[in-house]
Amino acid sequence: MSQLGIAIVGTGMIGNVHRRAAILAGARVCGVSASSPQRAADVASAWNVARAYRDIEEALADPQVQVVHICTPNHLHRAMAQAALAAGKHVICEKPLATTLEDAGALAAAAVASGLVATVPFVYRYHPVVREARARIAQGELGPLRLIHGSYLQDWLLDPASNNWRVDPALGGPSRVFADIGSHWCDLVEWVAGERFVEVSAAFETVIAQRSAVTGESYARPAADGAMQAVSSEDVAAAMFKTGSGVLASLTVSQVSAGRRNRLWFEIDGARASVAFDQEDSERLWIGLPDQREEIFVRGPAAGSAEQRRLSLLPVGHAQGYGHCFEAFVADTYRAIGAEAPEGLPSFDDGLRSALIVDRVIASARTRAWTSIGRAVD
Ligand code: 4PW
Repeated sequence: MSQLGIAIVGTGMIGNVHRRAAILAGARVCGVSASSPQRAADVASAWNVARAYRDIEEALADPQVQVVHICTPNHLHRAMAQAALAAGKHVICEKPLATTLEDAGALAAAAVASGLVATVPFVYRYHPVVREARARIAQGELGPLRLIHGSYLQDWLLDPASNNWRVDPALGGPSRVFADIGSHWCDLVEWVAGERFVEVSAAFETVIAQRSAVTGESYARPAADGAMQAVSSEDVAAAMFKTGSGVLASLTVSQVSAGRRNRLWFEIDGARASVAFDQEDSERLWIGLPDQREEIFVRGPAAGSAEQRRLSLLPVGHAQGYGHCFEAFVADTYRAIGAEAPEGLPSFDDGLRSALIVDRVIASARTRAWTSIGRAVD
């Protein structure tokens, strides 16, 4: 395949992660578009990128661009991804795919109709030991599943002086912590366990009622003048799920848990064995066994499932982590553009599945009732 030309739309922290992954995967960053032409010019110069597009339309009109990476605030995803597909560009769109189920459905349908590659960075699927857990469950090593539990905890919004566009429902969507990080846990656990959640009972809490006014930065920054604003999006959430085969699952999510930077953790317990994974200790998979036994599977290129080995790029003891996951995801997206079919590549259909779960979680939290998850399209 000849070198892909890409445009990055949205130049915050995650846009930079996309850029690095794209370059490592062999693409050429043709240009960037940002929240203003000036910001695009500044970032193009800092990133040493040829073009600073005035807006996304200019990026879409660039014939050198074959792939558009959408890394903007959530409320812009629908219109931008739709325009990119209509312009014949392959798309990587940040999660959540859209802020409403309807918009996510429209994007998933547009992606299928276009025949283009359209993916969503549910990147934790790319930890090698996550692939190992999935392979072992698929092979029946755990036996029938009995229980799924875990959490996704962060602390970057612990300080009321911190704020971010994600906190504002007009920009981030009707759910914050659940859509932003609970969505990752649900995608990961459903994919690893090979189970689908069919029912949910959820609760949301906003534990910090007032935050420093937003500064326009993509990550947490205290407002200079000390102005405060009321918060309506949730800081913490808890959810119980039932899977199609009757397995109970529980999840706790938070962006205000001191000391937890990016701790996505899950445990899946079967009749014969359990597996547990911690994103902050991502080289190791804990395997719990009966008779007071346990094992640790260590990531490496020479052991375990084919997918674990494929994604283990470095020898044992040379840690891989979040960045490598992102790089593998982007590289697999480009492989799909080259007509390969990499395993476990999260598509707009997975983005739609996630939007459905988020929609039902919100409904359950509002009604305080067990809620059916159903199907996105009936
Ligand atoms: O997708 C997630 C984000 O929105 C991430 O994987 C981590 O938490 C990094 O930023 C936020």
